Amino acid sequence: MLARPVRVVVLLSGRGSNFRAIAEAGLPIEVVAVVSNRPDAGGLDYARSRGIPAIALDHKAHPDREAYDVLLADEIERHRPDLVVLAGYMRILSTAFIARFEDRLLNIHPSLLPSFPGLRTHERALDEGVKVHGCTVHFVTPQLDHGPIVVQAAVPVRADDTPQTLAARVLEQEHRIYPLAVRWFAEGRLVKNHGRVNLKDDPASQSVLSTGA
Ligand code: NHR
Ligand code: GAR
Repeated sequence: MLARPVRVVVLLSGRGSNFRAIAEAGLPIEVVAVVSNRPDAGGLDYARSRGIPAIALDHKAHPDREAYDVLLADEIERHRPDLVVLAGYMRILSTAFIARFEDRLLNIHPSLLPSFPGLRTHERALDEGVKVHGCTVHFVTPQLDHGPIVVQAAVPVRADDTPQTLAARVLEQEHRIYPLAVRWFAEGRLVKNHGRVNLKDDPASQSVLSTGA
């Protein structure tokens, strides 16, 4: 019997290159809607070009954060997602929002968590003089950037890096690990156990990815 495609709703705020990487990876999923808090997000244009419903829900029109998140959650639920993917979504989500999508909400964060949660991660990594940086896909919990880790990728930091050159090196890895994590979710291979994520049937230990220099 053929399984039905996993229904995915993508939330984003910007250009949407991670959304694009997921949409073009040939995964057993259907992106059923893309929602942005910024009406001018490039990711919405890409969704339209693919015939995917593209919805702008401008947070500036809704000053009350909790109320905005209720509207946002209602809109997402209309599309009956199996999985909700944050792909460069730049607003902290309320606990009530997260409760509605518990265990089916993933984020990609541009650092090796638990280092550098929050914003401006590449600049902060350079300020600290770290030699290795990277990105993390994790399940979202109310505590910002602290949910169970699914997969990480590391990149070297070079002496002449700027936040921009480092961000570009990390972004290449984001485009590799986010589709991988979504594939694993879609295949039902992510098993949570005491706040950790185990990958079913993973002899090669793919959830520890190295990238070389
Ligand atoms: N919400 C919760 N509750 N938990 C997480 O782990 C979340 C989340 C919402 C978004 C993505 C995240 C990241 O990967 C994410 C993870 C925005 C901010 C932020 O401070 C921080 C982290 C993340 C996203 N946003 C400002 C705010 O006041 C607004 C900044 C802006 O608009 O440019 O929401 O890094
Ligand atoms: C990505 O680097 C993502 O990790 C980061 O924003 C970029 C979005 O790029 N996310 C955050 O910083 C979340 N706070 P994209 O729109 O091209 O996918």
